[in-house]
Amino acid sequence: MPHTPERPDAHLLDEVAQRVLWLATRIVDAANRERITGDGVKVGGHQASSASLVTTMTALWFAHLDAADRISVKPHASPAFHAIQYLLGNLDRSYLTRLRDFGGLQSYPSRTKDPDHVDFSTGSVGLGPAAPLFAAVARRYVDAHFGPRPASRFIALLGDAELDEGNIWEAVADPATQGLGNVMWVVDFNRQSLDRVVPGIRIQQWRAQFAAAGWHVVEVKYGPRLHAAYGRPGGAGLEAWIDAMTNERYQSLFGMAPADVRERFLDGAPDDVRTFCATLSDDELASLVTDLGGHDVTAMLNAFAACDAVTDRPSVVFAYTVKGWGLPLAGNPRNHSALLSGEQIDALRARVGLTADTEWDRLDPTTAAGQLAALRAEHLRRDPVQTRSPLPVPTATGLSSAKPMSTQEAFGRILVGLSRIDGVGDHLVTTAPDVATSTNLAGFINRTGVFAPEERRSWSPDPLVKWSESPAGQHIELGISEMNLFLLLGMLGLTWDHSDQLLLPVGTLYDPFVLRGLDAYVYAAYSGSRFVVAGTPSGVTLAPEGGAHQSTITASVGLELPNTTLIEPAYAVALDWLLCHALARIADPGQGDALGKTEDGAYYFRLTTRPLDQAPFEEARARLGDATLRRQVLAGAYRLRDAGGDEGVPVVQLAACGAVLPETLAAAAELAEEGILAHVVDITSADRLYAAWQRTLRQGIRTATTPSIPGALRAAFDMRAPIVTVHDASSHTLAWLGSALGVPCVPLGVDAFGQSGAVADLYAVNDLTPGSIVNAALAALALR
Ligand SMILES: Cc1ncc(C[n+]2csc(CCOP(=O)(O)OP(=O)(O)O)c2C)c(N)n1
Ligand SMILES: [Mg+2]
Repeated sequence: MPHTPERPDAHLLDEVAQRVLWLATRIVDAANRERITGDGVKVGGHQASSASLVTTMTALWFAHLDAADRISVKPHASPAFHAIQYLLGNLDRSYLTRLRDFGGLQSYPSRTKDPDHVDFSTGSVGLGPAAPLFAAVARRYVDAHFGPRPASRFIALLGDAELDEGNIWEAVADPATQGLGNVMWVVDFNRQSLDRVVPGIRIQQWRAQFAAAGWHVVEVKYGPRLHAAYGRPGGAGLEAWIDAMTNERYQSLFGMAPADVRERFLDGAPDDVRTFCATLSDDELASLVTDLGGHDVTAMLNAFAACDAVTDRPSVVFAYTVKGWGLPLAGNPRNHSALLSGEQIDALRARVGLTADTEWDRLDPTTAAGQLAALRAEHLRRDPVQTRSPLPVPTATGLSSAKPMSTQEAFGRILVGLSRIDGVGDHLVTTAPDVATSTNLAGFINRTGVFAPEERRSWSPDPLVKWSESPAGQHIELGISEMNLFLLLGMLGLTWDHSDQLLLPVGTLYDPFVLRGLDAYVYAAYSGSRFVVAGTPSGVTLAPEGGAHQSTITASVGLELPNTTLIEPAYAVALDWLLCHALARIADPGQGDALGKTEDGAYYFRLTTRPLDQAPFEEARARLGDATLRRQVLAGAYRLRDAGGDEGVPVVQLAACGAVLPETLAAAAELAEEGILAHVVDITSADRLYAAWQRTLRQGIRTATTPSIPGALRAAFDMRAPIVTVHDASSHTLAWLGSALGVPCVPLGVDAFGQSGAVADLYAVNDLTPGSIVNAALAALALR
């Protein structure tokens, strides 16, 4: 399929653009003026932001895009996006009056909730534009490993104020995003943000920043009339005068009466500009000086073609536009959330030649515009995403260790084990923001190599890590940007949609820095992406490293974040089962769930470098058997130490997660000496337990019945006895267990910033020592 189909006539595209402008405006209007919600909360929507991109979007969908292209649309242009989908026949008419309605069109494009196909969710500004850049990184990887897909262009339409977000520049600067000639960003350069006209003139800075990062920069600044004026005698002075004008002053011309425009425009102007403008009427002058290129379809299509011609680096187009183009609120500094009045809507409807009866119609199929829509709909039609057979991910790699082992070490070994398995190893792709070796990916990298679009010579061979870079490598190394890590993981986890290829993505980073990339993590989860991320090492157990590297609230984040499952095992074999299970879920999203619940999304493993004696796990294994133990480990908890049960002896349940199991076991032994039975439960996934509890609670609430205690909890805590929870994370992550089981609960954890020291020091200061756990158990018993 050719990249540039025969270009439709500009007048025809202008006609279509008017209809897009009308529908986008009216979609927001109907939501606000016609919907009765009765809740007093304004519905909202963005007519001006949509109008600003109407020309660009019409040019793209009606004259430029191919079916294989993938595009991210600025959040506030969602009405224009849905208007276009409707005109192309991809959206039912009933949705046009359902913007921001429950089950209707989402306020901002959503992959998972919109009724028409959205390639990239947007909403949190800055992330939407970065997504297709990283999707192109993922495509480059897929093409190199699984053969070239039909060529796609990865496009982002972004607001100019989105360039204020730091993640934009982290994405642009990362070595992993260099050289992607199939990427084009179109900046809707309307010089307005939400609150104001952006002060000064920022274009030189933006241009230089993109160019310095190796991007191809295109400006579509002036419309055809201004271009013609610049070519006339005296026109050069006019161009210099407009170029030097600040945004605030230029923007102020839009809302003015033509006579006032002359006065404002010429205030302080040199003589040649005055002379030039003297030949124009007030109306001509006002319309001339606000004639911008971003509303010239021909100029925009030429810019897209110029970007296609540059194939060795990403392109950015600065399209100079008018926020509110073609609407009475054009250029008004306060127009971001402004809505047209009923009279203004009536006037617009009449201007585009529609009536109350025809206002929601599609383009008349008997007209040239209607025929263009039909042709483009056919041209853009995509095959549905294929369902494919699951990858043969095993239930375990068979890892075992007689020696003490940390979960971080086990993680590295399991990945090496998986890399050896046919049909699995080749689908694994790892990524890290400059911490691959310190998070134990070295073994995997030694087997698979590092990905680079071209073979790179290694200048300093390392005996420990074989850092050979080539298109065959399966590790994508990033600069130190946790935002980029989660953006890339998010896109690697969506290659089944964007690039017709399922991958098994695994990312690693130091656990505290999950928070540094959290916005992109939330974005990935919101977008429905599936991947594994290991936060390692975590907690104050990273003792000598000190407070800046010790994570405390990440476990809560993992538990609370939707579409993400927090997993924090203590023992190597448990991790083996859990990691294989997670990858199997990613490899077969449709698979029936052994746990009886649907749990799609990311798997967040919170790991540690503390070597733990594996013997207690082997004892539990001998007691429970592999099948039962594995089922309970996957479900979130199992009884690690069974204290037996003597009638009349006080019983306490010590529920611990991760690195603190040795202290918990020691506390149980001390309690036994004091005549108290202490069972020890290893919480492998607080998240799965919590989710199971919530499900039974909600079931009870919705059916007005007494909620039961979920099976996963009952299996691990088979009695009503007080609980102490122990976690190298904030104490509240597990504190809910008391409520869930209806027993007193004393939660121990880390509720202050850490500091340097030995593990024993840090555990002492945070009450995670055996002595503290014993005292907490006594307190829990006293609270009965
Ligand atoms: C991360 C984030 N911060 C703040 C907002 C609120 N917000 C929405 S739009 C906007 C201004 C956007 O300006 P620009 O990108 O220039 O878009 P346009 O002018 O085209 O509306 C802001 C601050 C947001 N959506 N996301
Ligand atoms: Mg703007």
